[in-house]
Amino acid sequence: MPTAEDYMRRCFALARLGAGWVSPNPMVGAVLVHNDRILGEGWHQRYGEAHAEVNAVSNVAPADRPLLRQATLYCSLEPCAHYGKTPPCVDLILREGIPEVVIANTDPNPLVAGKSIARLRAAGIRVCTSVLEAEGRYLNRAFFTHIQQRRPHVVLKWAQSADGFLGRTGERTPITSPLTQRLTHRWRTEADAILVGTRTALIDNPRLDNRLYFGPAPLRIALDFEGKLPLSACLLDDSVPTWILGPERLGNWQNTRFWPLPPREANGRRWWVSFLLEKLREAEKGILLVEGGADVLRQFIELDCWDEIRLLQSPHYLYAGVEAPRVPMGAVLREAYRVGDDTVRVWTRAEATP
Ligand code: AOF
Ligand code: ZN
Repeated sequence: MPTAEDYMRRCFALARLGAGWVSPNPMVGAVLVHNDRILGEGWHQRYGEAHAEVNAVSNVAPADRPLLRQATLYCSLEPCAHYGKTPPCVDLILREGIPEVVIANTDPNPLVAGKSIARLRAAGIRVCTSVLEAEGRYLNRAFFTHIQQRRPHVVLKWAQSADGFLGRTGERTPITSPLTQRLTHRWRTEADAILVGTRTALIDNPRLDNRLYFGPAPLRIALDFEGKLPLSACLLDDSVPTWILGPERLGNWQNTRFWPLPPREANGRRWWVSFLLEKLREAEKGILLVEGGADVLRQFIELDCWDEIRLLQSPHYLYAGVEAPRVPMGAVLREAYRVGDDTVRVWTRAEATP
């Protein structure tokens, strides 16, 4: 017989289907079970649209609807209690008469934060919390950062050779295999914005798109403090939403937004990082993927402004070139796996581990 943990894992699998579509909202999955039969399942599919619980209830066949009065709702996140872009899920649970609710994580959103659990219990509903809590926390780490730090979740990503180089100096250097590139395009799809520094924009002339994966394209961001990027650069093709941190360039821009910045001296060291994070927060961007180069990555590390590091390592040697940054002391290794001949490792901050 499946356990509560088994059903919760199913909720997580459903929740993950929302990756790339729901940020800065959490990924949430819900399963309705009666006598070990799944009556309905659902997940939060798109930002601003129906929550997981609503989709799970609508997924129940009309003939099974009365069984909800004896069913258990498994939900990866505490159901909401507030009117946001959608009405409270707690009202739905009460209306359908669902007598039991099993949750992985309480919602850190101050509008919810335990209030729903209290309301459900007050209405006589059995509520079981903290089922696979750590897994749920890891799944929704970007949402926790967004709510608790009030800024986007910062993911630093780089690919390095077996001997720790990002590439040959001054030239675009492929490091990982085409198979691994699919994974990095998936990461781009699941992020809301991608950032590169001036030198990477000049040397690699990247498109920063997600053409090798499926889903929404992220906002492209490049640093160009001195307006050195040639108008022929892919990042200045105005094809998709793009932010350039630097002086406005002449042109009839539709998708490109320039952020001329105040003089450095007035704002102290690395002033632009907090400026950018603030603008991203205002634009409701929940995940920032920092793709390099070495300088930009190091600035985030030195400021201790990162939530996650994703490192791709190839088995090949370069012997010389631009040195890769070092993973900071205290980072906690959370994932390690192979994609073809490359190795993928993911670290988070120690304090993000429940
Ligand atoms: C749930 N189930 O599937 C999700 C929840 O603007 P709204 O109405 O979409 O509300 C967004 C907030 O609702 C979000 O910040 C988080 O607290 C919660 N997300 N809650 O019951 C869901 N996605
Ligand atoms: Zn809800």
